[in-house]
Amino acid sequence: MRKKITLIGGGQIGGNLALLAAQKELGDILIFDIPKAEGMVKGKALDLMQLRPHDGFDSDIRGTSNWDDTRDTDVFIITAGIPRKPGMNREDLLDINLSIIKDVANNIKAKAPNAFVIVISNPLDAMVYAFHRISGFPKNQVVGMAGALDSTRFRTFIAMETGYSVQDVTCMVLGGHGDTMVPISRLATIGGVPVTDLIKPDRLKEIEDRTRFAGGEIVKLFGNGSAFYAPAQSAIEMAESYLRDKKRVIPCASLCEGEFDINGYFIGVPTVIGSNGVEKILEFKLTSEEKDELNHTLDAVKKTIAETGL
Ligand code: A3D
Repeated sequence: MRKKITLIGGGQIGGNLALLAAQKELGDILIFDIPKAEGMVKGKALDLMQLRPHDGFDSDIRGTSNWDDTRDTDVFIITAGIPRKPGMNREDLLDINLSIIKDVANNIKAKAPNAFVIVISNPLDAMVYAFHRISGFPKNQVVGMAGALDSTRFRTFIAMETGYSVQDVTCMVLGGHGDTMVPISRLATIGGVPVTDLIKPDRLKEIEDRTRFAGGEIVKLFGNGSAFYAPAQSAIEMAESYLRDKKRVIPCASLCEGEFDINGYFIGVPTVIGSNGVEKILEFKLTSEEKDELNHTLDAVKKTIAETGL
């Protein structure tokens, strides 16, 4: 039997998630949205079904606004909520998106309590925390997508700077999904060669800063809404690692219980994703400067979480 992937929110990211999940044949796909948007998700689903003869994938794709249809879901990817407009921080979305996440968490808990859940809605670290608190799901079943995207943004800018293949650029961004995120330049490599030997320190700092504000750069260009292609692909990599037990190591917002001296918070850390969901957080020794930066980003995450009242 095919796996079932349910996308909660069928907007910009949701539509692209459906396309990518179908093209990879990860399973059958259900796009869920509020009743007002039911026609939109049914239309997207039908459009995608009609793409199947070209690509030759057999995934079944449907749209719905009925929570009963989400029963037996294996993986949920949540984008329900509103995106940023120019001039907004991710934290400005807190009130509206928190009430949406509460509703979504209660419904998922009732309909598919064993599912693996990937949260994308912003402010990410607070939304994944809220989902976990409200659903009561075990920590291995809940994860936030942010570091996967922030790291690919960092990789992209390093590849653009050097002109070398993005495929050979490896790097990670840890911490919260906001302006305080922590790109770990010390461990970035191109084909195994340290990036710190290839790019001058001042220029590398500028690239780190561009990574921190990469989401805002796109929001400003769009004038309305936020990035969706790369966020969708980032979440699909995580879903695929779970569904195919690939045990990929991806920076994700995972619940830390002592790792990196962080306790009780979801924050971006290197995470192994396999058929048991979040299987392990890979700890490594940080420099004192990196530790300070991680504490700084943790403070920002704690502040937003405090505002949820959870
Ligand atoms: P958008 O295109 O507006 O889609 C959101 C969808 O959610 C809409 O179709 C809404 O109708 C739907 N929705 C609203 N309330 C509910 C509900 N209660 N149940 C189900 N669906 C609902 O936004 P988008 O797809 O561009 O972005 C979605 C979210 O992802 C936003 O909060 C963004 O800020 C966030 N985002 C996160 C990242 C990360 O890296 C973490 C990157 C980009 C965007």
